[in-house]
Amino acid sequence: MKKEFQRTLVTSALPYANGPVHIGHLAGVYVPADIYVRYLRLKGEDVLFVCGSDEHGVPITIRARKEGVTPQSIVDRYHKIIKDSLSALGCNFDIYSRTTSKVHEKNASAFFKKLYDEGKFTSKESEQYFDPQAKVFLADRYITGTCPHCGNPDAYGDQCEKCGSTLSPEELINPKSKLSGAQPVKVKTKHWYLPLNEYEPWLRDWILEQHKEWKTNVYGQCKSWLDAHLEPRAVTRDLDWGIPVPVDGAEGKVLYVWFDAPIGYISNTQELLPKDWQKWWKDPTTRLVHFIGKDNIVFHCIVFPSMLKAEGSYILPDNVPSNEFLNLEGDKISTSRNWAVWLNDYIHDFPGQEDVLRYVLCANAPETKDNDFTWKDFQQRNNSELVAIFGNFVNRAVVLTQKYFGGKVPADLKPEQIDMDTLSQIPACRERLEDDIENFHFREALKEAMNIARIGNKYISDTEPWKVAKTDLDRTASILNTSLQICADLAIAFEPFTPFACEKLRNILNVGFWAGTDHRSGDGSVDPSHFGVAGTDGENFFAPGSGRAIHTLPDGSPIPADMSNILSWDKLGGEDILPAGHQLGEAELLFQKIEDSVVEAQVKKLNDTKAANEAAAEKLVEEEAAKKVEPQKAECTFDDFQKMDIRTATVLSAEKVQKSDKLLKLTIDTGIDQRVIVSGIAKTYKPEDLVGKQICILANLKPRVIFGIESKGMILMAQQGDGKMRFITPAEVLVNGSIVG
Ligand code: B3M
Ligand code: ZN
Repeated sequence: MKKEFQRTLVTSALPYANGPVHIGHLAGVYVPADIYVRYLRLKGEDVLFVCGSDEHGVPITIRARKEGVTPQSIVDRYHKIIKDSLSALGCNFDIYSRTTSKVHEKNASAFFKKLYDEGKFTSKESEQYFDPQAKVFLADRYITGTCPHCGNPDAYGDQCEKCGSTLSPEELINPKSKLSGAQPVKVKTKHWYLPLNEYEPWLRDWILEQHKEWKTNVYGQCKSWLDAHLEPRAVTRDLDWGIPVPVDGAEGKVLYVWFDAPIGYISNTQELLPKDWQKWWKDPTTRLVHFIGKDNIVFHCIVFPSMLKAEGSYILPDNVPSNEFLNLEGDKISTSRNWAVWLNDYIHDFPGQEDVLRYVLCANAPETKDNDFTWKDFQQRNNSELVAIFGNFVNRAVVLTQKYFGGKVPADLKPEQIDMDTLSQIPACRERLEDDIENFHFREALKEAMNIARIGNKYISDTEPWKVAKTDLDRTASILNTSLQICADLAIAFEPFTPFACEKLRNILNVGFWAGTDHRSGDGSVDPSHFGVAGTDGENFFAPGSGRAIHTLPDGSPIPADMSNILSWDKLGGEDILPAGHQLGEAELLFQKIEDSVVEAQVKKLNDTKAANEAAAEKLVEEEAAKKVEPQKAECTFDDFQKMDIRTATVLSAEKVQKSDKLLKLTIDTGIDQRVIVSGIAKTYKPEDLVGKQICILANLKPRVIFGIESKGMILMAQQGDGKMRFITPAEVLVNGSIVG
């Protein structure tokens, strides 16, 4: 941390409470943010980690309407699912609240009012589409109609997904509201705008000159936005779900979700620290870091900083790390296609294996380019890295110590050069690890941590203490002393990445640790029971596996003075973390092997999804084909038509034509005679479906011999675009032989 900073405020993007969180969100935002925060806490830095649910916006209202429930019940449902699953994954927020909290409503409203009163907004009346039936204004996305370029009947008001054209609702032929199907009408409405264009020169200097250190994807996106020039951006919407616009003449209007959501970071800090929050947001010695997905870059780097700048009393982000996208089994993650691994499903399917997901998502993080998650890779990384290297090394060191030294750390009785050579590699690993984390290169950092386990594993394999023990217990003591020091290093180095395994490892090593100030009890001005109480007023966040502020040994006894705070970041790679004679706890396995059948079940789940998607897509294609109507044939005269003798007739009997799967032989009463017609309808009708039915025939068609049967005439059939056909029947039964024409 640069000298001018005394504390770090970390935020991670507020997930929309209209669906659960998936591995893409985790790899892009929540896992890296949590790693970063845990690392800073271990270093003893003052850090606050703030998150919560984003509970406003149009998609939530659409979902509510579709399900016939209130938007509040949608956000209640998903807030709980998201909060519980992130907590189960060990995301160690100081607070996870929500943008429907009272604190936030008041705060966001006051923020808007201040900018309004100071004349920081412009306002404009414009005509916007309105659904007269649902009585709501319609975002472009919620208007559909026919694309003027390719004829796609389901184009959106902003884009045609078939031909890729960018559209405006005005261009659609037969525009319809997606909500009610009604034809939208244009209605005048007034909105307030943040004139981003006025902030452009300042933004250019602040980002392009003063923050050249931002990740290239973030910097690059900002540069192209700025180069394309900024336009005023509407900060209000006509909607009945959100924070009311707190000015006269704004009835029925709410703050735009992207105006209120980032203010949620501030509100949630206020909720946690009602007296002390300003220190985190207004003191220039606080370093603000936003972890976000790449689709949120413009809002966090351009829009929100302009809002903060306009308000005037807040600090600005020092960095805005953002990853690229994670794919799943070679395909883009998609909520609508259900092509995702949902965190709540993972937590359910893999109890006790939260670290594996954290590990794999970090090892595979899409830091500089899009990356792919596969279940095979997931299994392999668990079995051949976590189990075979990290877990195996710790287990060998601890089990051998139990066996030869009654579980007490043996003294370094007979050191050899290899011990020094091995331990001397660790400070360099630590240095690289620090450098990587501080520069948001979490994949590389994780490799360094695993490198320490590799060093340990190689050391124990090379020195073979189980063999040495047969002849030289003093030397065995030194080997195991060295190995246990490396185990303690691992308990520190892996804490940001695999906190559950590290908590186990601390129990095995029988040590406590200190991981930073615990802000979760608020600043003392609020009754702590206020936090953790479910409700819209926010809840404090208690993550399991956090190991925060442990002041007792795992058996509940207080940590003796000389053992307290034993594992902190500054101990990593240092000498003799574990003193000789220290009693270890019970041995247990840090990681479990994952069997083929387990990942195969997950792959099957995905394949089933794919098959269902394909079936749905095929159905759609067929439905489209069915709707397709052939163009009209060339003109004919009445005389042409009159030549055709079309009659009503009744099927007397029907049978399959031998050796043909298409043909039926029908005997029919035409009113003129009884005759045989061979018709290619065996795929559509069974013989018994036809007997007794009245149909229409072309009676005077020249007879033909088909499969050795003379066929006299033709059954009239109507056929639609997808090939489906049905015979034609008069609206009510007529005498056979009646003329059709
Ligand atoms: N809810 C968008 C998203 O989840 C949004 C982030 C808000 S952060 C202030 O992609
Ligand atoms: Zn089109």
